[in-house]
Amino acid sequence: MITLALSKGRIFDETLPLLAAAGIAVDASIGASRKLILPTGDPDLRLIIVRASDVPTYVQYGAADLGVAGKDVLLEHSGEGLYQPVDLGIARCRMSVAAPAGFRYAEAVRPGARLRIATKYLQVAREHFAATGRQVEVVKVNGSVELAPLVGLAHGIVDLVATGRTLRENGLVEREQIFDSSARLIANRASLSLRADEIGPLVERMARAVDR
Ligand code: PRT
Ligand code: MG
Repeated sequence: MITLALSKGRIFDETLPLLAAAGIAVDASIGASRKLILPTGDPDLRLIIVRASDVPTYVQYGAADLGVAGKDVLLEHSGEGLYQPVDLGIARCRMSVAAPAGFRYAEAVRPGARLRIATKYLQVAREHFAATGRQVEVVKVNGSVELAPLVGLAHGIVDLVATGRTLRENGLVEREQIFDSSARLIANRASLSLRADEIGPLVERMARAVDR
């Protein structure tokens, strides 16, 4: 049995068509179920439903052989014991720095100035500013990140942007783009080498589904 870890929402919704193209039917209505272990049309493949940021953890510990996780999640996670065989090209977005429209960002990020940034992505934010020689104070929030600069928790945010609608509706403007993100198929290194004949073909079929 192969176990594939997915998160509900866009990752689940965008992975199903790839599985279908790889010959694995999944009943889409199953997404509405509260069950956390779901069967697929392939008796040797099951899905488990976990929080997006927990996908690498399940795969790292071998509780799942495979998983689908955004580049954002993988950069934030240590990534040890993980293999990233396929860029699935789904759940596309970008990691950006944003601040309120009226905020004098250029002045605030000068070396020596102290900018406070709210984000769910502590590592990404710290590394980005450190790599560009700027000191910032990073405050961790777990959601509604766009609110932070509106009420004075921080001057700006580091967060994912897709259409830009969330920023716009909250009066924020993108100031820097850090990287483009898409979701990757990830594999437990040990599973992949010890059970290569079982897991390898599925990985290949997924890779071919992406190329179509
Ligand atoms: O939602 P939950 O707190 O349970 O977990 P999660 O946010 O980690 O999961 P989910 O399902 O929302 O996102 C899973 C993955 O999808 C992320 O790890 C990204 O790799 C990818 N992805 C792609 C996105 C977006 N696009 C996206 N737009 N993840 C989040 N967003 C959010 C963003 O944080 C912001 O709040 O959507 C808002 C911006 O969207 P626009 O379209 O208004 O710009
Ligand atoms: Mg979300």
